[in-house]
Amino acid sequence: MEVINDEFYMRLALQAASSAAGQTSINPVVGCVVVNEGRVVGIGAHLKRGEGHAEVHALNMAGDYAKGATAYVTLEPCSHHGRTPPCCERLIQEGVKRVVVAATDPNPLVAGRGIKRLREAGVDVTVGLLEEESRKLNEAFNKYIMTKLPFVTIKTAATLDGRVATRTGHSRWITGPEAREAVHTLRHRNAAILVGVSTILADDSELTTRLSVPGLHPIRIVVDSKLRTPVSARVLNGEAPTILLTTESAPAERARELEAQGAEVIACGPGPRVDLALALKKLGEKEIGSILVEGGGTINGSLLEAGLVDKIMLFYAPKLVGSEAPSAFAFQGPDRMGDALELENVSVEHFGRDWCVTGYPSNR
Ligand code: AOF
Ligand code: ZN
Repeated sequence: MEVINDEFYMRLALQAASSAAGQTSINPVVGCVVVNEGRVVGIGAHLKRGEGHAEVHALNMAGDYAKGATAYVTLEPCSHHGRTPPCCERLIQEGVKRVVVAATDPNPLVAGRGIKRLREAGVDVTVGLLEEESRKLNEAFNKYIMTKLPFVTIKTAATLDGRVATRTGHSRWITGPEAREAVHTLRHRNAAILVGVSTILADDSELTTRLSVPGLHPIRIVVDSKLRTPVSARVLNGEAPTILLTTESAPAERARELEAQGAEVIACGPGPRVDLALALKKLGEKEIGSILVEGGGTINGSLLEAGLVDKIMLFYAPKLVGSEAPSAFAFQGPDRMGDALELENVSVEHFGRDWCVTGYPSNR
């Protein structure tokens, strides 16, 4: 049985926040629960960039009951005039007596000022309840707001011996339906999905979100140094925007043909290969805050070697296909085991007969 206390209400606020994961663009997900004398009087979440913050929705619901209430907020209430007015002023104005905050806001425009302002106005503020859970929900926001670079997650689906196809290249399907549904949830939650052109040429992938309920499509990004993507490729079907990352040495005529199909072509460096660090910078400038890489061994290896990966999610099926089959990570690797790329904060989840191992590379 759940016991009613501060943690209970903060968990409710975290759940409200996580319901909007994937739909707030470069904004964080935030939840707020307002409680007055033992009664929940308002629940809100930030649902869309440019629209109401979590506190505003919850306070609007609470109305007069906000006076003397406690507000549980998963992120420090903002203190700046952004697309919406500052939440800390609204909390003060409504007469909220106590505010419980999970995590401080790393946005340099806020960064502690929201909490300071509330305290100056005589509001009792507690900070740090379920802080880790809140930070994890906003791991992409936390990186983007400080660096203007997208948070990069590599996802692979491999056999237990780390292979992404058989020796003939056959790969449908490695993991089962439960794992594949989880991958579509990841697509919904990331702003963009990135693959190498070889994936397009081999599978004619559409790269959209296909769930049992409607999901959001990520922006589709293809790393294509020579612009070999066919104009008839499904990735250009208009279901979602498509960006082709290429080099200055790619044929200009191909670029025009692909642009005529609706693609945006972005040159990243002189070539012969796409400068991936520069590519991330340019994608960040376009306000792409998170990227799911479903790329194939070469892209995965290059990103890892360049230290550009924030998170890895390795789906494993209980199958073995032998050493002639292609690997999920094509990179040379170190001479000594002590120099291997290590994952930190590793967790394991089950999806049907498969597993997902999640970790954060130590070299990022
Ligand atoms: C809050 N509650 O629900 C959210 C906050 O452009 P704006 O006006 O939407 O402001 C975005 C910034 O506000 C964002 O970068 C982050 O610092 C904060 N987000 N703050 O008090 C919320 N979404
Ligand atoms: Zn706010």
